[in-house]
Amino acid sequence: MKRAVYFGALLTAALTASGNAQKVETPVKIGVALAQTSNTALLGQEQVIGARFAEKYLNARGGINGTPFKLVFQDAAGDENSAINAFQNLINKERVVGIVGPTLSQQAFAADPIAERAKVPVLGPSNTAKGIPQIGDFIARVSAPVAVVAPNAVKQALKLDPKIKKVAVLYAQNDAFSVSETGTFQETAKAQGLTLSTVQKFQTTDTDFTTQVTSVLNADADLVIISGLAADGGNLVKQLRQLGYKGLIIGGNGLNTSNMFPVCQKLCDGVIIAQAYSPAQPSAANQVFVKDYRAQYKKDPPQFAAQAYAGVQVMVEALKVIDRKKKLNTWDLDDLRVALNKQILLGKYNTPLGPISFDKEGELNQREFYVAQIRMKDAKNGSFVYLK
Ligand code: 1QQ
Repeated sequence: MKRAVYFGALLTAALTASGNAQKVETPVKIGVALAQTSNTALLGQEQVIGARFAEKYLNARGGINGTPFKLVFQDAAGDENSAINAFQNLINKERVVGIVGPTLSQQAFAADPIAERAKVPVLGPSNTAKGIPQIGDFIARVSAPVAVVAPNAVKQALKLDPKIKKVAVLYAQNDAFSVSETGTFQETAKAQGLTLSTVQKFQTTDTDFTTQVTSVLNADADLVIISGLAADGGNLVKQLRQLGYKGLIIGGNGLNTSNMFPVCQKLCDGVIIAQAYSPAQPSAANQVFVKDYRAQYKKDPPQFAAQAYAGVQVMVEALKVIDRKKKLNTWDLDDLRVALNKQILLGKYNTPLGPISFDKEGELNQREFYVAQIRMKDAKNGSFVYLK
């Protein structure tokens, strides 16, 4: 009797210890938690397209050494709770090997710690605020930080108009990325010898910017720099022009989408936005991506699509290396997640962003950055013209 109890206890202990020790299923599941709904979907839509492109293209080329992989999408919308729910579903129900997402840094600061605790690798496809890789050992990003990307826009604006002296800076105070980006913009402006003549705050949910625009006009600024997201940013650009602002406008990464065109329409014209991607990037990986994207959408791929593609590609290439040493379907899921995280950080990748790798914290090493300017043909149609 005693013995039976003892073995029973042992068995329970063994089952508990191996409670998570499930073998990896095929096709291998990679989680994708992006904004498919909400205003943030203006940005997320392009990411979903980029991720799907990678899935189709990489699977057609053999997937993971002959084993297909499958992207499992969970809508992370634009808020923290949706991102947390999406991560929890992907980790615990879908049992994915890793996650590409979420869309916003604001969401990453809330959801990434869930993956960190579960030891599931995360690649941020568009989380550019300061401090993202430092959330934890399992958090890396394929999206270069604003600190590196944003200054290029200010330098380019000064090339276009060397007489610029007074700058008005506006930012969304309820969004972590916007707060981080405006910090970089303000430092860069000062370092370039410009005067910050006004700093204005708003919310990403705002639609009326009369107060802020009035302050910009009163400050007599000859450059406006906006850190917000696509809907609020687009409305702000529109209202600046409608109320008579004539100078250059720099938009931050949250305005970096043609999905903003329906908001500011013709008044989007001339907005300068720094880019972590160029369709002209000469890598073979990019040229194939651009060709396929153009064939399907009759335009060049945008930055957010290219970064999401890169996120999926990095996961797949890291999985290939692991699979060559020990077939993926013989791994326990928990062990594979840990091994995948390690391999992601070790690898070098030739992506549409050009050659990339990571430092030991998960920060991205990327070489080239660009600046583009929006050119509207009419109220609906426009494009990003690369200046650099
Ligand atoms: C961030 C961003 C967003 C504007 C990307 C969609 O860069 O939240 O970090």
